[in-house]
Amino acid sequence: MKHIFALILALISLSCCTTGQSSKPVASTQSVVRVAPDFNADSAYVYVEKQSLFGPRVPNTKAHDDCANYLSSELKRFGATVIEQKATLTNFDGTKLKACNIIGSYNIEKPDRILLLSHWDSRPFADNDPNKANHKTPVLGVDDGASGVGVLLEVARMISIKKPNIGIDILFVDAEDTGAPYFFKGNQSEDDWCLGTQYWAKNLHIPGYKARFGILLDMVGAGNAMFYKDAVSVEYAGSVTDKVWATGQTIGYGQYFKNGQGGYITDDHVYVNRLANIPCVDIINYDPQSRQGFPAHWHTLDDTMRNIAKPALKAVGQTIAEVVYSEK
Ligand code: AHN
Ligand code: ZN
Repeated sequence: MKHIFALILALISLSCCTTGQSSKPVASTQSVVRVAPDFNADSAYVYVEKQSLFGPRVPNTKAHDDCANYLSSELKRFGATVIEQKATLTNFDGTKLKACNIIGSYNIEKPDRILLLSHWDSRPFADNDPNKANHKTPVLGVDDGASGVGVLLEVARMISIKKPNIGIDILFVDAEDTGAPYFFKGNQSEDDWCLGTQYWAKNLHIPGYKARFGILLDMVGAGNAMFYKDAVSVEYAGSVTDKVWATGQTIGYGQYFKNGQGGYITDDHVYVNRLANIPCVDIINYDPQSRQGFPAHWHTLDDTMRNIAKPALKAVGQTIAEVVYSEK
């Protein structure tokens, strides 16, 4: 049974005539047929805020462990089958990080699945902050971390009310933002980032786990967010990228989902594509035309609730939901 939402946008312009001529109101009507239920951005916003209240979710801290418990219990509250994948990972400087990937699964009997993921940790260094004195202070990671997780928690709540046709796995990966800061004197590597996803891809939570495709959300909460098709998504998951972007544009979010090609972005999707062999796209606020690419609050102490805008959460969440509920 399909739940069809017909959204009628009627723009009626009434002009007041100074010439004394009477003119009829002009109405332009555009209708969009949606398959998914309504994504509630107020609810998603609360999940983002909840995470922010723990403080920086840096591995080996209490805030980090408390937030892991929160995410796990929320997924359970929304009826998911939850696995906590704990691991000790090696950081760029050789120190050990106690990390936890959290997986919430729906329709576990179905072999046809979609993977939705977001990192939930926050960066230990605000190494892009305008004030150099802050470069060793952890970021709150509200856009960079909590925003994607908040959207996916709301998708989980939607699924608890209405099951899609296929299986869904929501994966909250840890230790993404662990890359060496510029002031680290030792060797640096792309593989210093995304430690949680690398571990998951090499130690799948279910042996032989497969999904039709994956969608990664990263920094999706800013009001002026723009999502370009990054080079990794296009290379490994071109048709999925086109499908997600076309869906976003069709349901009215073309202001966020841009057709241009973005840069090559090191992010969790790289390892989902290369190590797990699951085609995976990255929805990330990155503008290849801007000077630094990432938004101004990226890896600064300004990555707080003040940048989070409900319309952006709505655009991403409704698009993901539409993709999920459209899948046969
Ligand atoms: C780098 O910063 C190298 N890549 C982007 C991955 C990232 C960091 N996403 C959020 N924070
Ligand atoms: Zn980051």
